[in-house]
Amino acid sequence: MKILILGGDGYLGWPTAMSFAAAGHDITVADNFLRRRIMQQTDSSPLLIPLALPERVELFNNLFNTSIKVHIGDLCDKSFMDSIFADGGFDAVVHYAEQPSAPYSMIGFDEANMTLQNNISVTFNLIWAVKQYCPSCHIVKLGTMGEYGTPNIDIEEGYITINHKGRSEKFLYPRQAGSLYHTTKILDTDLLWFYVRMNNLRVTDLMQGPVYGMRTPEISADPRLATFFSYDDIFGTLVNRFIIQVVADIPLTVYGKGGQTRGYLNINDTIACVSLAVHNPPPAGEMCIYNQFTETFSVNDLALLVQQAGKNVGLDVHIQNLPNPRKEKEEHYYNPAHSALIALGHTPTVMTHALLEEMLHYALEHRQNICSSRIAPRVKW
Ligand code: USQ
Repeated sequence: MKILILGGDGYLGWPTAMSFAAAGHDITVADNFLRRRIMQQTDSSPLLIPLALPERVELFNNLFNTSIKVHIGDLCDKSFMDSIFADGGFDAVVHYAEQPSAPYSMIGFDEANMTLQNNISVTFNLIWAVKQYCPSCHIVKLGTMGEYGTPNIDIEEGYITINHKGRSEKFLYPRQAGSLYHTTKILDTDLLWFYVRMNNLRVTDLMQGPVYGMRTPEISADPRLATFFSYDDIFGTLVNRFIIQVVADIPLTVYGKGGQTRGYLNINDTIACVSLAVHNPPPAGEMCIYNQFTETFSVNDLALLVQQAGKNVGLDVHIQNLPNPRKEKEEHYYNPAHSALIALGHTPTVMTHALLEEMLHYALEHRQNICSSRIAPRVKW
């Protein structure tokens, strides 16, 4: 298949691009290095700074005998988006090109405004490019479980049927996010849903939970192909942060009571689910929504799991409850459905002690790069 990956320099975009290319697909990636710029502005360097995208692509193409193509530019600029589509003929486009940090989006007006403008503009320009240049192209959009928030009822996969005064209708499941970043994803969903109805686009919206991990088969083949592994308060997701905290001998940073529950998944499950989505496009005029996570855990559950994994490799791990810098429920009901991707054939990767220990060994190998001052939360809302 001919597949375009927007945000191909990112934590997930780059491993996805490599995986599709290694499987024989014709891959094009686009990026403007927004994440690298924000990391510099906020002193949020990852454990290893990945090679520049053109160098990584050249290295990968040589090692795997592939021909990934690269476009560098700002997808908020419609003429840049159009120039990629003018080459034409994409079967699918995977859209990761967004400012992905909830804390960053809550720093102040400029950061919120940039997140809003960037995320909505890229989605909007993508929709119009598909409409104008290849209306049958399948848009696979990375959404987030955080769009739903933590309601006191079961979370369905995207839609809910409401019976009201004797009549019935199917709607998008209610959304109520906990950060401006997550709210931009709701706006994306609404835009896509509108144009699916008006213009018969075909869209899959993947409602993804927090991702952990840093190794994929291609990265294991050559460490120079590494992706971002962030552990700071802006870009680091919970499990990745905990792993580094163990190695840096910093007590695990549980925010508030630690009952906050989310659906987590391994980086290899992201790639597998995106691949399943790409290979199973909906008919024109339909938007499939899948809840993309493997297991639900509270922050306290994860702290205990990581503590045990630390003990298993001979490290003493302490847990600390910090005042919660976020406005979120710390004890709540959480029961999201997640059967659609399994029904498509997904075999999930479970978070075992062995898997966490492998992550700890990776972090230990690079412990000299850890900067402890990047761990405490700096953004409060
Ligand atoms: N948390 C802690 N301690 C920490 C860091 C986080 O207790 O040191 C808590 C947070 O308060 C939250 C939970 O852990 O309750 C998850 O936080 P996170 O930073 O791992 O995830 P989040 O900010 O929600 O965002 C991440 C990605 C985002 C993606 C989202 C999926 O950065 O791009 O959309 O996970 S989800 O959370 O399901 O919306």
